[in-house]
Amino acid sequence: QTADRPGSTHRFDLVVAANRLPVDRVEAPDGSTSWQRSPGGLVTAMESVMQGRDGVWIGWSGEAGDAPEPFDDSGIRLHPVALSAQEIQHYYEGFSNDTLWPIYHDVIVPAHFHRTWWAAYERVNRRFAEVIAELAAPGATVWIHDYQLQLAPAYVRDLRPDVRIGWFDHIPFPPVELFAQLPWRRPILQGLLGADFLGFQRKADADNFVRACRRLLDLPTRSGQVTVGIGDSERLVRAAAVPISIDVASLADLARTPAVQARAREIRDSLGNPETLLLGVDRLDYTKGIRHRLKAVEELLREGRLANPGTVFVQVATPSRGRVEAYRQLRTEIERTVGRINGEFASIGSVVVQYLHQSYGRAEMAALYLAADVMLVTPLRDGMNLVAKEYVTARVDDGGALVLSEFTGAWHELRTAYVTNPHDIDGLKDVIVAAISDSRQVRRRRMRAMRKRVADHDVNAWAGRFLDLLARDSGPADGSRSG
Ligand code: ADQ
Repeated sequence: QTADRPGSTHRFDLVVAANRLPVDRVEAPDGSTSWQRSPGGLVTAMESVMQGRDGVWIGWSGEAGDAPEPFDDSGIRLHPVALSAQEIQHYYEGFSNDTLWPIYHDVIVPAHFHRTWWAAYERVNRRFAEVIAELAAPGATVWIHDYQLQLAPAYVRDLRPDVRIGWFDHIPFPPVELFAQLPWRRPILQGLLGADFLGFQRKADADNFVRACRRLLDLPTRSGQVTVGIGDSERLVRAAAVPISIDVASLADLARTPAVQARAREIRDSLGNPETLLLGVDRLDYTKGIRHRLKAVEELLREGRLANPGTVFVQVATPSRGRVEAYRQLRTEIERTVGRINGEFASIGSVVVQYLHQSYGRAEMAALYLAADVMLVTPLRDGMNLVAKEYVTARVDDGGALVLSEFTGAWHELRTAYVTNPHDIDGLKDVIVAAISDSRQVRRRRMRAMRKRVADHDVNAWAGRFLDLLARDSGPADGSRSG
């Protein structure tokens, strides 16, 4: 059970809730443990909005069993929520990652429906809501994140009608035809409708949500809003696109450091200074289109359209969700394919596909981005895809080229990328060849436009815009504004 510090009755003006806390427990060689900040733009963005406000972040610590006591980390109060080993299986690996994740990503793999998983999802969402209700100051702002916590908004509203509740969807919101498969489609929509404002990566996601409310709950809707309740309890729930971004300044600064620049050269050297270095960086997830990418590269090598020797494809695949069967199968399949390609095209002392099932620090990632001639971001479906934004931001030299799937949120902003439908292998191959062979001038122009877009819309702007939209008074449903 979570407990505040003994004697503490402090309540917070800004309450952030996400499945995970922004820290991981790490063990030192002497066996002692400490908390380490997890990398990533969300943490940075939240840090900057929480600084100067009285904020708390509620989330799971990543370990089974009792929750650690609340603690402070770089000026943010962190409040752990407990999950039992069985809840991790049912709520997190099960309902979140094996029911919702496939449904919300176009059912690339089949979704599994289990009533015991749903029961755990409800229970954990309720637990989060209780902690939120307990820690929120009167009239506080509550910002709930992502698909693991879709029921929490309504639970919080029941407990604390005085607070303002926002929810942000990091992943796609599916078309109603797919969403409708969920046996629990109505309670999920009702859970979300507990919020005042719902933020999505793309307008299409917000539209899908509003349409689902009309079709499955029979609620009156207009573009970007749903009316809930009747009479005195009538209120509007607003939905809009607020595309997430990255911490541009810190990544660009890092990419300019001599150490990172030198490391980028060293990476190319160690790969034998290839003519063309292709790069993929993803969580090892079936949504990311890694198989399609490998197939395109393999065929291009076989057809001699990619030089060999002369081409190296580095695929970094961060270990992910290894206890979910679909992820285990994907890993096996990718490793087999990489082995086959190298078996056919590598020579002694060099590989064509360098596959790394590992995580790297920020500096190493920046160096990889700087080293790559062409970045392959080819998801079959992706809410945003931050790797695309990181790549263009790291290209402080305006070099490189981005191949980007039209099924990412990022494509809606990075319109001068080399766009691709990754299902169309021939089309994908042509786009990869174009990205390699276009003139330097054309590639620089494309890159500069993308860099500007991301620089003008960084993660702080994203967080600021979300909080502004959340704070806005929607007024009564007839459209008149109370101010
Ligand atoms: P993810 O599916 O995890 O996020 P993405 O947006 O690409 O996908 O973010 C991945 C992050 O992990 C990037 O910051 C990347 O640098 C980092 N990363 C990947 N591989 C790494 C490695 N080997 N070592 C170190 N770091 C690595 C979900 C949604 C996305 C949405 C984000 C944010 O699925 O669509 O963009 O949330 O909302």
